[in-house]
Amino acid sequence: MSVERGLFLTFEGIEGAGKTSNLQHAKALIEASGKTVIVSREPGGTEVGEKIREVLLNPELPAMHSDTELLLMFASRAEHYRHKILPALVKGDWVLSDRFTDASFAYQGGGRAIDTTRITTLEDWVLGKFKVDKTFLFDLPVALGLSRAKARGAADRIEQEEAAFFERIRDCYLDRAAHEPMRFSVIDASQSLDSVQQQVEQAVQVLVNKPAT
Ligand code: Z5A
Repeated sequence: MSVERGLFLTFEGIEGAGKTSNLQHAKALIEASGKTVIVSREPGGTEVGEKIREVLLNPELPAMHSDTELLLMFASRAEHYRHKILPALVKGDWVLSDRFTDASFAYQGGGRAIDTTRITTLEDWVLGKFKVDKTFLFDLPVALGLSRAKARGAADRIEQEEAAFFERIRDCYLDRAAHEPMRFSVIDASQSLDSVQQQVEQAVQVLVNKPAT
């Protein structure tokens, strides 16, 4: 008997948008429906990927060239995809990732102004025809996101960028969501946590109740 492939869901947004809090909420809802859920993150998610993450986010290292930053994101992603995401999906598990390729388009494309065609080339190389099943985009004004992130603790290397950098990232995410409305669920993350969780619940219920294709 063949096993039904699991779904791959990603959680995206600017800093302080509430991805991490809501990913845990989605996990509990999906598990309650009887699925096995693997939670992961990018950069990171594997032993090698977590080492790459340490380099990427270390505020004590000298400034990194934007190409280096992009290539390290995809190096981490290659490990993540081959060694964690794909094997889990094939087993029938669902995988929830705190960030994925949309973050490279938003941060390195929108934020750092790297030509999108270069990012697409890396995406094709590392992921081939693989596609994300559903992306939750937690959208909120940059000032609100940064104030939430600041209240939580010290800024990492990327969080130290100025507000205009995050405005470009937000615009890029919204633009991607507008071009792929079936894949993206845009969540109004400026609301209270309760209200945001309700929006997540509605979108997750649709996925959990969807008949297998
Ligand atoms: N990056 C990249 O540049 N390119 C790539 O390809 C990839 C990543 C994959 C690490 O990401 C960095 O890597 C990130 C992008 C870059 N840039 N930075 N910096 P990360 O996901 O590990 O770290 P993060 O983006 O900084 O996440 P975050 O700041 O932890 O935000 P969050 O996960 O969206 O939020 P949260 O931790 O759930 O919530 C933040 C705080 O707000 C917390 O105290 C919550 O209790 C509070 N919160 C959450 N929701 C609410 C609501 N609704 N009301 C009130 N308070 C709330």
